[in-house]
Amino acid sequence: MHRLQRRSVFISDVHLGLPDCKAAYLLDFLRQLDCAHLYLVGDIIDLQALTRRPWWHPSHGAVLHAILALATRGTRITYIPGNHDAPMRALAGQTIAGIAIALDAVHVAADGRRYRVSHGDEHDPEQIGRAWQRFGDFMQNLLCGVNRRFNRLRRWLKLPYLPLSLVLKSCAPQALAYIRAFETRVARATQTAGFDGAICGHIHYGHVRRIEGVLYLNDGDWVEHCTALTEDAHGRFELLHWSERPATLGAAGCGADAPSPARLRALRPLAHAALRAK
Ligand SMILES: [Mn+2]
Repeated sequence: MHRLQRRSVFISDVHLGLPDCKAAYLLDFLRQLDCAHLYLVGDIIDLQALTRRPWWHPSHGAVLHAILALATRGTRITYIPGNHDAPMRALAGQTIAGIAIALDAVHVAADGRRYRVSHGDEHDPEQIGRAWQRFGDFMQNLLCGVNRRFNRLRRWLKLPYLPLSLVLKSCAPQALAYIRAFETRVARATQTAGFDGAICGHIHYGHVRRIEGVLYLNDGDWVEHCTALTEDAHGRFELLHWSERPATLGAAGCGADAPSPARLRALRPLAHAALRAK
């Protein structure tokens, strides 16, 4: 089997315990993965959802098993809890089953550039109230429901998975404005702190972009978009989509400018993306 070899890999927003988690695609990805360092960038197990509704699927357990198998094979694993698995933050500094738990991390890429790695919820606007948060969750669930039905139909038509929400989010001006504002806040904080870039997740919108002089790298999610951020042996980052048809959604070379948002728009729908063989 051809293995996906990378120096480091970043995944977040897996939401194990949520029926919408695309565990099967993630499992396929993890089983082909061969990397030196794997970062779990938060919201891996959705403890928040499990508190409301205890639900689990064997494939979600298999994802945990695949992660532990990587640790056994020698992959360094760093787990940075997010807001949906926040209780895990209390264990920061400890190593459990070979997985180091941390509040955030500094990743030194192969080219020596330094990236701050965090889940990203620390960049949520402070004025966002609980009512808005609940409304956001409601909209997210609605989007997931539409995405689920849409892809059930596609499966029936023998068509590959297509993250409808990527298309919808890219089309809705309010959603895009929210995403852009978040990206800018992260980039400014990163620049102020003196890092070359930021690696995060949280907003379920994977992106590789140069903003305010720093590289903004969002690894996306495994609820809708099924994306992972990967770094090759030269410190080059790539956002990979992984389903029946893996595709590259964006890439940034060492020092080269990241693709513009227009490129991401041009890449939708994924069926027309520049498809790369595994
Ligand atoms: Mn989050």
